[in-house]
Amino acid sequence: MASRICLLLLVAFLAGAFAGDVIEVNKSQREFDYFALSLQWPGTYCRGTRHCCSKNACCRGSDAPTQFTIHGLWPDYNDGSWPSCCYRSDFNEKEISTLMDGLEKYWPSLSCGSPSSCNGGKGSFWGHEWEKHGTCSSPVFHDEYNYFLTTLNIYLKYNVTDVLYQAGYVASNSEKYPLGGIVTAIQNAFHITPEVVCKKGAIDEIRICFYKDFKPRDCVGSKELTSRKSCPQYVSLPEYTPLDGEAMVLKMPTEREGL
Ligand code: U2P
Repeated sequence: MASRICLLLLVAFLAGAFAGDVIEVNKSQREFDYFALSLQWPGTYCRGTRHCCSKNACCRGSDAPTQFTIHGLWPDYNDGSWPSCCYRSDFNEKEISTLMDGLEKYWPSLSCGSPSSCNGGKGSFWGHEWEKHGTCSSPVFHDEYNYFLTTLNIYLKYNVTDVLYQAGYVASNSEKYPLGGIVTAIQNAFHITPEVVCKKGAIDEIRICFYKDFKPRDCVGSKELTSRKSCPQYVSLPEYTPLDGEAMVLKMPTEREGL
């Protein structure tokens, strides 16, 4: 009788493991505390693009994004660290095929590189974000579709580009803006303090944070970053500059640009 029960349990376990296409490989990481929606500024990122390929949104010429685009929705811990690659769930683009228009527009790769997947291979930008971060978003998300759909929805609901625009902070290659003013504009709009990350004096990323029910909250890094650890007191918000002819001609799809 006991061996029969064991056999039944084994069959049930195997059925569960294979039916869900999800195999838990790392149970050592505890549940996350909050989400950070990390947004990247194409004007800053695309300045570093030297070569082009079809998947890189910096290479779309006049159709290149002019608003903050999504880097990722990251489950984070209150101590400033974060879990990653929480279980094995190989990215399957078919699961999010109905979201493609939104993803291409609001969550494009700004690189020709192929970021590493959790199991050591190389994959797409979306695959990297799902495997590294999405798999750690349990118990809020258990599948790609809901992870990507919700991320698009909160991105559209909390429109950082629009908030900055309304406050007069528009893309410019000549203006510098007070970091405090940018932070205040977001505080006034969403009643939380964002995290701001700069690269060479330009805004590189803005992160806005959420409780697990997607009510906004302060980001953990917000205090030190707004006290200029990463950004100067006056920052730029560079315009997107279309790449020159030479860069467009050189197609190097294997180029790695630091993802
Ligand atoms: O900041 C540099 C890279 O570290 C990863 N990161 C950062 C903050 C955070 O809360 N969580 C996190 O994962 C990001 O790695 P990526 O997702 O790009 O692999 C970020 O680019």
